[in-house]
Amino acid sequence: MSAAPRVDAVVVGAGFAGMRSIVELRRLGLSMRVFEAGSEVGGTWYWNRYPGARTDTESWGYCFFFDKELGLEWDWPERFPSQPDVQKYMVHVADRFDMRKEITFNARVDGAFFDEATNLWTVRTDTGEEVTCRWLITGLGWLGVAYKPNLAGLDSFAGEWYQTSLWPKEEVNLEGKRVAVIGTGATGIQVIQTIAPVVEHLTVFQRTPNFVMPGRNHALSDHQRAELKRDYDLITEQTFNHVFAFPMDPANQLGSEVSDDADLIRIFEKGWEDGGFRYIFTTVDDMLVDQRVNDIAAEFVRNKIRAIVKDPVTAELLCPKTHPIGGKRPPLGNFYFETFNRSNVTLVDVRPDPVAEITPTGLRLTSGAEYEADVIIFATGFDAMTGPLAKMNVHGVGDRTLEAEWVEGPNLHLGISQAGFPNLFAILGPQGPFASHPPVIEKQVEFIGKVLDKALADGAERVESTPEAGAAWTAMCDMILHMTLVPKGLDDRPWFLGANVPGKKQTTLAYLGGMAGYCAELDKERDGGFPGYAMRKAPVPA
Ligand code: N01
Repeated sequence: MSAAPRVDAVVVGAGFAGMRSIVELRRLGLSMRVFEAGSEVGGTWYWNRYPGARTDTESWGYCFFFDKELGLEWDWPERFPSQPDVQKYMVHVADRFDMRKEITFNARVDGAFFDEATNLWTVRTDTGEEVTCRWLITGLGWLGVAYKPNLAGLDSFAGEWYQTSLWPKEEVNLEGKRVAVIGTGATGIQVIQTIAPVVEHLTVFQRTPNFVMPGRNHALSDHQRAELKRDYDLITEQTFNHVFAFPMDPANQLGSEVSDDADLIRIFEKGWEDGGFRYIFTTVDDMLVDQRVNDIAAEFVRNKIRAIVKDPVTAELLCPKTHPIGGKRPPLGNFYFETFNRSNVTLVDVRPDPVAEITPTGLRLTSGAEYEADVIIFATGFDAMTGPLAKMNVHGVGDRTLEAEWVEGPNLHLGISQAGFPNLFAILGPQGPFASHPPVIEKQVEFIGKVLDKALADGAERVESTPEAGAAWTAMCDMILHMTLVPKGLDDRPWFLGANVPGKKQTTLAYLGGMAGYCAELDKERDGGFPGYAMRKAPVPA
């Protein structure tokens, strides 16, 4: 048995998930330690401080929901808050609820080991600290492990290079520099539109164009903020009932029932003008499942691109043609396509001619074409969903690691619990709902609290999801995925199917049944007495 000091629970991470867990563990009366690799709270919003980082969810839905007073006292400055504003909010929440006393900063958990004799976890950090706990709760987020292609020659590059999700805290001066950006996902798009006016020249290396929708971000007026507070309860209800947990009502109409294409286009025009994900979600309710509707919506976006971008060759390169809307996660832009009308911006299509290597002065493509740069920015994504937990070096029953367990893909009951890893609860684990994260976290933490309520009431020391429950959840995630058009994007490497990292198992990494559907599954599990979990008091005999 480990001699390490003992607490009831260890929480890994102090982003939205870890912070919300502190509130729940306090309710349960459990002692805790919270370990955070960063020097401040924020998680994703602490690390992703690249130029232009902001949410893609409207501010009034991108927040904690556990305390109405908190919601009513906070004023968001913009429709889609910037990284500094989200970070400010999270610091405020940490202070308001006196969370720092539970958190150890600058301590990255680099190992967790389950002891079957005691049913305790020993958790180790990179500062050399060890602690044992009954309950291990991870709040690592889906996107905590950056992915960067292994390009030869990077060491020889004479300029500076940066990775967006590991952006330095110190200011990076790009003024007057020739900058290359690799990657045009949600991150790359925000970087590109933000730095283009500052740099001397920007070269964008695009492999797959995306359906970038206009965010139409704007400052919120006092009047708008007062309205949002007045509508607090309605917004909360909308959020938890919305398929992607956005604070909006569904369209309540099916595109498949609108037989005239011109009528459909008029509907899409309104959604496009409203901005943000309203284009997908307040126009029709079947854009992601009906091929005709999706085709018309996709061509609508391509026509917008053609109308905005003056050079027809560049416009065509920016038009996504190889996946449906939803086949990759659509980014939000704010004058993104307009950026390509600037004389200091060049678009390079690396789909037919990939980046082959980095040279001392820039990048060389497979064809031999060379592009000079003073700065290279990798906006190349993440080893998403499984990466953060798998890389945490988690050893469950029989010393089996999560990384080994997931070689053929995860099987997490409700996207929270993996059989063979007792007393471990993963907030935002793989196979959780594909929806705005703060509301998902709210519901998952509430659910974990209910599981622990029962375990504590029963005196259970070992709580483990069953392999059958995990397999059934995976089968359901698969079935739902294949009811949508999403798998048609697989060849374009969506990260939520494990397709963006070479060699990674491609599998269903998200539950696409919607937020309300997910909440119903959590309620069913709770009301049924947690049939997907085995709860045992005594250690399992050898
Ligand atoms: O990562 P991505 P991301 N050569 O994987 C390209 C969330 N997010 O960080 O598409 C050339 O989407 C790759 O090309 P391709 C959001 O959920 C949220 O942008 O594989 N290119 C792609 O263009 C989002 O979906 C917000 O062909 C290479 C890009 O790199 C998720 O994070 C803001 C390459 C990676 O795109 C991930 O977005 C930002 C190579 N060798 C992000 N390798 C907000 O809500 C990769 N690429 C605020």
